[in-house]
Amino acid sequence: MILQKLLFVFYTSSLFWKNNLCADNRKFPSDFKFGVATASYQVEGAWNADGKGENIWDHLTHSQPHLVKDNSTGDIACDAYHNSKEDLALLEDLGVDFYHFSLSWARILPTGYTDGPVNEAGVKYYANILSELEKRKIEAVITLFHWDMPQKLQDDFGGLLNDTFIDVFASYAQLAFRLFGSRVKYWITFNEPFIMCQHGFENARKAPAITKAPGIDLYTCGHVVLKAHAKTYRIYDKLYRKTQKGRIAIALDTDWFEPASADPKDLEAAERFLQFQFGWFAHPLVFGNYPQVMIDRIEERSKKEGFKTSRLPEFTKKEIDEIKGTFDFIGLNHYTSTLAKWREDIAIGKPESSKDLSVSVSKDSSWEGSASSWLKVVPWGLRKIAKWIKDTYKNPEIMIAENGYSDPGGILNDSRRINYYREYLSNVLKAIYDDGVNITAYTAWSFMDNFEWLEGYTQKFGLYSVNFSDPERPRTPKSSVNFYKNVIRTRCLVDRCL
Ligand code: PNW
Repeated sequence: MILQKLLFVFYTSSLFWKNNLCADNRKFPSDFKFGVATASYQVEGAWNADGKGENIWDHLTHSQPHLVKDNSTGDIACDAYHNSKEDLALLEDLGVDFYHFSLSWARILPTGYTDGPVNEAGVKYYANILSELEKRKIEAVITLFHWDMPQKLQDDFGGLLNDTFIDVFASYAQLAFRLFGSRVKYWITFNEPFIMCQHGFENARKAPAITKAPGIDLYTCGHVVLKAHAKTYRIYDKLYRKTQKGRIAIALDTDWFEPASADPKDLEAAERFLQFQFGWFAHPLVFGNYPQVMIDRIEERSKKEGFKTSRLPEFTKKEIDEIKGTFDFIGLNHYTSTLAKWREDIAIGKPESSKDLSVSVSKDSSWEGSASSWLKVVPWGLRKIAKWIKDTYKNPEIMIAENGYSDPGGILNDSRRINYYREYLSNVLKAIYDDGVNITAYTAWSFMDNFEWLEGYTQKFGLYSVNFSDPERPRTPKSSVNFYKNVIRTRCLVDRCL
């Protein structure tokens, strides 16, 4: 009897051990893919080499250098433009399944327009990377637009605020499909439209840093992006999918919003933030239109402010049909979580998007920090956001297109970064196996230290460190390279998996 009891206790505790404490010893699915990411302006440098045109980041860092924390620019950055041979060798050594990078639009089309000149040197640069990746059996995940708009498009018609952008972007995308599509299986149209529109047109934290019409321009930007994305998706679908056999999507950024308390009002606040950030773009792609809570709240405030119509533009019936369903998977860029607390509606006054949302946000003081004030280490938030996306958007395939950790640099033994990756990847396993979320790929941001937008070179996300004071820009592996290499090779987070 005693023996039986003991055996039972032993058996149940081993089950507990297996299912909970040791859940990390499960292997990633055999077809799960691992990669690393960069973005053109952040790594390429060679800002005016070989016929490249000026883009809005060249323009911003040159004309308003004080906006960048260390007054730096991406003029040289990691000089990836001149170092592709070495970088390809590093990618091969890492053993990644794919390399996620973006095209510099103005390097291919200096004016931005397809009826302007095509810069052969730029085309050659990317074509070479693609054929070298192919030789090494590394797949390419290409983002068409990671924020570096050709300056001429900004000057000619206001870039993302004008419907003219839609056709101009679609023509550029079509050129990219024609030039590179036979060797690209994953296309991402836009990187993080939420950050791009909010930071570009509401709070001046990204180029073009125009803040003329808060509460208005950011929604126009989002509207234009969604239409340009849909048009591009439809073109790919109709003309290229059959022969090129690739897949196409958009990369959306979001925090997980954790209710600040069990109060139902805080639950509502957290859900509302998710809808205003992720839903702003995901809802139209999956269901055809903006989330109802955005439509209702922005319309109500706009009317009270004296606008005839909502500051959130409306889609026509035709546009809804065109946008709905334009994704083959969802790219998720996720770094951190935020606490959301109910906030009473703010008095009517000047429009502002944060007033439309009206949620108080904060970070839990127990969460470990990083070099970026917004980035706290909250690994379980990734599992929660993945499950929320599954439940809210009909279980789409999810590619984690960016996830990573920043430090101030100069740390080769980057144990905090290793810890971040291990804990976030552990939650990817839980999302896949315990919650049934269809996550098929994971991307570490970033392959190497680079130009972190208005933070300049003060926040480093790289697996490889780059010496920015050496003209050769040598790369040195941090300890996290070894960690990630092992994960990729073994498909496992611990010494041995089941
Ligand atoms: C992403 N936030 O941006 C971008 O895609 C990358 O270019 C960038 O280097 C990386 O994340 C690290 O910042 C974000 O404030 C910028 O929550 C800011 C936030 C999130 C993502």
